[in-house]
Amino acid sequence: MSVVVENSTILSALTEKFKMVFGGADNIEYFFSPGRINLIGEHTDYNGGYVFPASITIGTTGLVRLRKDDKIKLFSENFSEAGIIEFNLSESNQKYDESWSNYVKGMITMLQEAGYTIDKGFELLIKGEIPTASGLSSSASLELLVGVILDDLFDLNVPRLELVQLGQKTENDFIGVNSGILDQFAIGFGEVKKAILLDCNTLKYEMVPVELRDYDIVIMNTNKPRALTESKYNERFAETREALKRMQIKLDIKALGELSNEEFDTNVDLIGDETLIKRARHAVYENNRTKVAQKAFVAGNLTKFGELLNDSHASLKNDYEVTGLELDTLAETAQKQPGVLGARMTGAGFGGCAIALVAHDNVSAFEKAVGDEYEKVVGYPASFYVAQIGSGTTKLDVE
Ligand code: GAF
Repeated sequence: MSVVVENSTILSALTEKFKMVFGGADNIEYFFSPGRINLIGEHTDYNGGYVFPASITIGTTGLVRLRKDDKIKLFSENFSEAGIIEFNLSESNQKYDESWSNYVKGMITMLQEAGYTIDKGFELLIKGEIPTASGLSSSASLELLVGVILDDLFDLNVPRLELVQLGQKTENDFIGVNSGILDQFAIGFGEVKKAILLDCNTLKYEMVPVELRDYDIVIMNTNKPRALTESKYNERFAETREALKRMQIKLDIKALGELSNEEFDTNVDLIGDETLIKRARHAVYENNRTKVAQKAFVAGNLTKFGELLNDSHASLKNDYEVTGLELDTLAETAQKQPGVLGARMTGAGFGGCAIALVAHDNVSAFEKAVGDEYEKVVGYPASFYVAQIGSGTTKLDVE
């Protein structure tokens, strides 16, 4: 799969940079990997439930050239102060502090462990437009970017689903976050103007046209400096696993995502701990809410869809406790604005972004009102972007 693009100003500037950093402009290949929003279905993926994400046109661009030796040289426009990061192919399994190069090393290692042959080095320059810690999945964007690049450079022919799974494995086994498959799947399988309804239990999925009529999806970034997202995320993972284990004493289920709300309520006493009950209730209710929301979306009932977005946020706030002042201020202020059908946090939470479904004509006033209130309450500004649903990770055919 490749997308034909004009050699835009951005790509020309990146080509110049590549020449400066690595020398020469021959044999450069171009790739793009998006970020994602999740419309609804939060913290359901690792609980065997449904998610409903879409890839966005904001993402990570990569320029790459194969080398004849086994040196890997990396440069990020976003961390240019780090200069060129250089290592030998054989050192790819060694993690280095918090460096972004770990995502590259992780993908190389996971592909090699899966039996694919990567036997030469390369030069890679990347530029990410996804704000870091924004919850729009800059890390999965990079994982899939590297996966698709390696697939192309070394003619690996890795099935897309396997690349997605190796991206998740990089996150789980190399980086150390127990994340589910939502982000990598949305980014690997995204299509222009389509959302994906994915059953994380079976990996069956359906592409759903995004037809918002007079509405826009506005992304609202808290700009909260990096919170302890990874450790809190792993804590929620452990809590829902424990709740599941307790329910399995009586129920024959493999995941919380198999339960209806009624089945959960009837058997809730099996869990026997108030915090664990809240966590599991979110996972179960959010999963069932996602199925209803997708049906409303397909039926064009955006009003109902919006109400479910609001319910989702409330559950993430009260039961899953992953929102906090910044996300609550954005989502709850957004919900009260004229022309808004619904709003909720998106992604892991604790900071990052929220989304709102806003009537096109109200977007400017909306951004002003929510932005002012946010700054008053939180003390620094939020940022706003209107989401465009774009393609999944792809090679660019630059003309
Ligand atoms: C993060 C994770 F990476 C996803 O797998 C998902 O669990 C999400 O948080 C919450 O829905 O983005």
